[in-house]
Amino acid sequence: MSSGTLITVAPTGAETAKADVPALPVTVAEIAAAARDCQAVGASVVHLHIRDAETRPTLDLGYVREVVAAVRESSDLVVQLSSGGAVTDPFDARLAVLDAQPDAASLTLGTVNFGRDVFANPWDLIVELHTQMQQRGIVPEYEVFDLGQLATLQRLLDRHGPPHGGHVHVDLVMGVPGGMPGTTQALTACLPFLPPGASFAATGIGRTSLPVMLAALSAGGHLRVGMEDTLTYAPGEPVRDNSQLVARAAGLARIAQRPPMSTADARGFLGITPMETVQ
Ligand code: KMH
Ligand code: ZN
Repeated sequence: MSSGTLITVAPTGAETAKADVPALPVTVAEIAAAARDCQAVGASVVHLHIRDAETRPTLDLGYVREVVAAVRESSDLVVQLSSGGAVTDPFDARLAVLDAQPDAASLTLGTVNFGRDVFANPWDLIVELHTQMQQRGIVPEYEVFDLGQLATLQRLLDRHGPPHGGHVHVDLVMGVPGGMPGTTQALTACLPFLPPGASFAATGIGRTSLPVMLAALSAGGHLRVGMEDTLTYAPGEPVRDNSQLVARAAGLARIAQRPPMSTADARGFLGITPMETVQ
């Protein structure tokens, strides 16, 4: 168990339309401002999905590079790009986001139903993402939507070695319709299957946000919050902005006597090497 809490903000996602949620940050300026505001209240990592000029999800490298640069300008957050993209994104485009040289990237460990869609993550894609990140000095965050995906993680590490930086960090994504439920019981069931020495965070989608946060903190885990995952702050009350969610997570972390990590501490914890030292 680490003494501080790593708080990741996922400000945008690929599933929600700007027209439906005007507070969702989608432009370069909006995402950069969200990063700045979320760092100010306790975030140390930002999980980024990118939108195009029409606010649609995109993996176009021009947009991706622009947002990465803007977030690095406005904040000191660890920049974690989504390699999951949207359910419709082809595998080659999901791999190509690594060209934007983020500090970190998400890496999902199996295919999962995603509402009425399918989020496809076959073994060969998992291996390709893992090995390309090793070669490029990018730290993966292993996204786990169901308990069996932790067995896939162990198989991946056994066959292909540890990630860049040497530390294994898992995010349990809970409450997706098609994945494991966002409950204390499901979170607890996952813990014995984490690889030795791994740390974990948990993300509760929608109304599971609070129970998953409380369960994760009580089990020594870390937190991910944001408008990618949660659009309602309380019953009938829409989220004002991402910093509102981060501030609540940071407050709970302080109550748990595991205050939010600084961005420097987060880099050390995750094994992130400064870019200039990566070959
Ligand atoms: N948008 C989901 C289909 C990730 O970012 O790596 C996948 C997702 C996971 O959000
Ligand atoms: Zn995502």
